[in-house]
Amino acid sequence: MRAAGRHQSPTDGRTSDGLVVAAHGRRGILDLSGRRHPFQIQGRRLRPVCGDLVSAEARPGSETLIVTGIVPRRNQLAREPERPGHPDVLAANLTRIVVVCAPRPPPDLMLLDRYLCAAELMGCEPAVIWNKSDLEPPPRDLADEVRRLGYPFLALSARGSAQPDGLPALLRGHTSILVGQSGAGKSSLVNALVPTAGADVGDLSGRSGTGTHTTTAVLMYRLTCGGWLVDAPGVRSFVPAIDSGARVADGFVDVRGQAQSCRFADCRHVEEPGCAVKAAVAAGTLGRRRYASYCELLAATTRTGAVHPAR
Ligand SMILES: Nc1nc2c(ncn2[C@@H]2O[C@H](COP(=O)(O)OP(=O)(O)O)[C@@H](O)[C@H]2O)c(=O)[nH]1
Ligand SMILES: [Mg+2]
Ligand SMILES: [Zn+2]
Repeated sequence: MRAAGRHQSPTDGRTSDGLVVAAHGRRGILDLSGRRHPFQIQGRRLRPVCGDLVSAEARPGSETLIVTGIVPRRNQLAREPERPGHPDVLAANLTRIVVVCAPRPPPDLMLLDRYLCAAELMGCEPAVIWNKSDLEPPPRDLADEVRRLGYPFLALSARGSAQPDGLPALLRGHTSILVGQSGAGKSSLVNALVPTAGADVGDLSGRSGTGTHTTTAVLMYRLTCGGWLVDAPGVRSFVPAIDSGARVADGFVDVRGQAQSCRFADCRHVEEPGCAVKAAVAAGTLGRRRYASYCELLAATTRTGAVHPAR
């Protein structure tokens, strides 16, 4: 983060605080008291994302503001890059993470669990949406499982309804992000909620039904019901950036709930004796699918060596 002193020179013009509502490479758009201004980044190390509060300064004769600093983040949704490097931050200062699933493309429940884990670790309230209910109702066991975890589960359709049922109530007053597989209908939901958004809506590609990656820039919209909504690019894989393998269990509420009863305080719930988590799986009180997701993410986190010091 650049020092604040930099933008106090009188010749540099006035400085203000703004909210990043679009970010793409080194450029984006700031919301300053309801008005939108293009910005550019000063300095290589600044990487503002949607949801960031930033300081920006005007330059004489230019419409484009220069972002000179980022206010420390409350949290960030970050994922491991495909090749080793810095985590890829999707958005910052979120209060709700909404995972969008649909019958097409077929839901990837491990991906769902990874987003739920990220939300828990960020201190965000997760929620799950089953979109395209016009094609197929939600699988009963999925709805039950999500609700048992204590998260809202909503079945709806972005098609044919101006305000998809129940969604405004879920988003009101929050800074939310819609995440999930490409083609699940995130941009369509944004368009239904924010008629002026014009978010790219991709056609599902080919017979495989895998989504095309239409949304590349990350955009954030002000909701008429109150709050902000981020439309992120869909992903095929997501490994949340986590500071240690031990944190994975903290992100799985059901695993965490049993872990206090494990014989060893540092139990990883894989092959340790006296593990209450494995006992709960055997007894049927902890879902096998959730436990498999936990083990799989623990392995992925260990494999990528995803160790990032706490912010
Ligand atoms: N039948 C149906 N199709 C939908 C619905 N929502 C989105 N779609 C379609 O699914 C495809 C992918 O939608 P899009 O919003 O681009 O998905 P994103 O990749 O998650 O942003 C598009 O062809 C949409 O028209 C829905 O509720 N019902
Ligand atoms: Mg999209
Ligand atoms: Zn254990």
